[in-house]
Amino acid sequence: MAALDNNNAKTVDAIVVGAGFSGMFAVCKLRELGFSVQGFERGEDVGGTWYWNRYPGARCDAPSLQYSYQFSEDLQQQWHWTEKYAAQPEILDYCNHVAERFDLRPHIKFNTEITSIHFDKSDSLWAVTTKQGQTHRAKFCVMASGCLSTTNLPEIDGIERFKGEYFHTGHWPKTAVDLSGKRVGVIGTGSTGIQVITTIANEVDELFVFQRTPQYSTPARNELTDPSYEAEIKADYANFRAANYRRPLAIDIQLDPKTPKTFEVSDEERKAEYEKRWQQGGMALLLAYRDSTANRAANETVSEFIKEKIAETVHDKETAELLQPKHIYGCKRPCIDTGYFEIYNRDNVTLVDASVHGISRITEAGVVIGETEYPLDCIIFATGFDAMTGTLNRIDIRGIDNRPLKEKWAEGPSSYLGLLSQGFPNLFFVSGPGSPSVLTNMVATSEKQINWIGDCMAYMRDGGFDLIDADQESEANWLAEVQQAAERTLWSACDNWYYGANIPGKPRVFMPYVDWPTYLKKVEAVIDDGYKGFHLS
Ligand code: NA7
Repeated sequence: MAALDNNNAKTVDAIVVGAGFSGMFAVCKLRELGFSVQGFERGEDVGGTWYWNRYPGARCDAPSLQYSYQFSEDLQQQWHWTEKYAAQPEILDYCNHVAERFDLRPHIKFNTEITSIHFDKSDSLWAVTTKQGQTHRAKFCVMASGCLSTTNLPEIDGIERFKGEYFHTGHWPKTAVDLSGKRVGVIGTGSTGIQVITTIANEVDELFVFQRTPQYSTPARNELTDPSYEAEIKADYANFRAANYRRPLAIDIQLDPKTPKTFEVSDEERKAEYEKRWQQGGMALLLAYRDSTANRAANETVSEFIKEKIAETVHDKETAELLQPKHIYGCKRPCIDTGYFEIYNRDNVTLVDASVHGISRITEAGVVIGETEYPLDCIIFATGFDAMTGTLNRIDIRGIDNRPLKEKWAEGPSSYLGLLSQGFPNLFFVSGPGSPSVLTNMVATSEKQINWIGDCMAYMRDGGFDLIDADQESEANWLAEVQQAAERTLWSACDNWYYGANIPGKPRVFMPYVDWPTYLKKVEAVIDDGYKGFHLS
């Protein structure tokens, strides 16, 4: 199906919103299945997260041999990642290469933001309208609009008065930003802030880090790709990928069923295991023992271990004390770094406690904490995102009976398996709320979801079905299961963005589903059971 209507817009089988990793693959997959596809992307080109997050030090924290596509054996064999954790420019090169290699760009309209998506009952099509005012129609919509794609710029009084430059990391300019010789302030010490801080500290004249919540971070131990390791993986890439799909984070970190619980081993043995994992790098400490992410007392032993490392690394006692996290490890997204805590031993770096007074205002000259003004030439907001629902809620999405999705989700998002939300038929979410998404290797798991969506669309075409919608009861049960699954872990033990806690007024609902292997079994079983939990009509 592909026809022109009176505003010269095509009616296609499927519209894909977003041209990041998942949008690009969705276009590729649906085209391969014989559907007509139109993609839309608000950026100038492909890349999504990796298009927008060009800030200094931007780097993936999942290994690139895994954080990459697997749908093409030739592609995964031929692409060479230079480092274990690739930096943003290399990841963007990869996205460009994929777009070129699979001829995706002719199917995507760039510089085109989607502002509304309305279901038209009369013909069971979605009317998708761009910011430029053009409406396109499609039977299916695939929302590949990203989990971390709407930036959170906090409303701080006076921001518009600031005479220097300010940037959000998630909206970093394409032209080089020269920070040399400047007094720079960084607000935010999550994964992004930590990468920025470690990268710019030796470039700027003075660096002020405004920290509201101290974070755990463990060494990434990034390195150049080891050719023998790469050869070993590529010799059996498909099976390596298949094995990772059965692991908790869809990544090569596994919990051997024989792994003991934390207090089943002696203190010495435990300390040695933690030290081994600290040296190994990455997020290996998270799964040291079977109960590390589920039992508070167990987790506290890991937390204490990292806190001791911080105290040993940072020379100034007061600064070291301020850097000690108060929450437990893993309940906020763990960070990995290359020399983060060491940065605070530099003379040009000052850690400013923003936990008690917060940032009261921004003046023409800089940032004010309590009543102390910190004069700055540049402010970098590494303040995160309105995660998972931010971008979806910004689009005026209306389903059956014109009901806005935003209204349905006013008390928190609900969907069945993170794929469809009842009342919004044929509108698929990729890595949507209710799916494991941000708690996994996103490229791998979104690829799996897109395969599911494509196969479902092909099943509908072959079976003569027009619409698929989530069953209300299945959706309600799934929402409860998503909450309970989180409560069984320590992700529920503090305020974090998985709960929407970083955005004032956002409903407190745990958005991702914590158990990828169980999720995978469920979505596979749904197909075997003739799409049980969904209504096909
Ligand atoms: P995060 O993890 O949400 O971190 C944002 C940081 O910004 C965090 O330290 C926040 O402190 C801080 N923040 C947010 N608002 C303010 C205000 N108003 N004042 C002071 N500090 C503030 O975002 P990232 O971009 O670092 O990482 C997002 C994901 O990208 C990450 O999880 C990985 O998946 C990759 P808080 O902790 O809320 O007190």
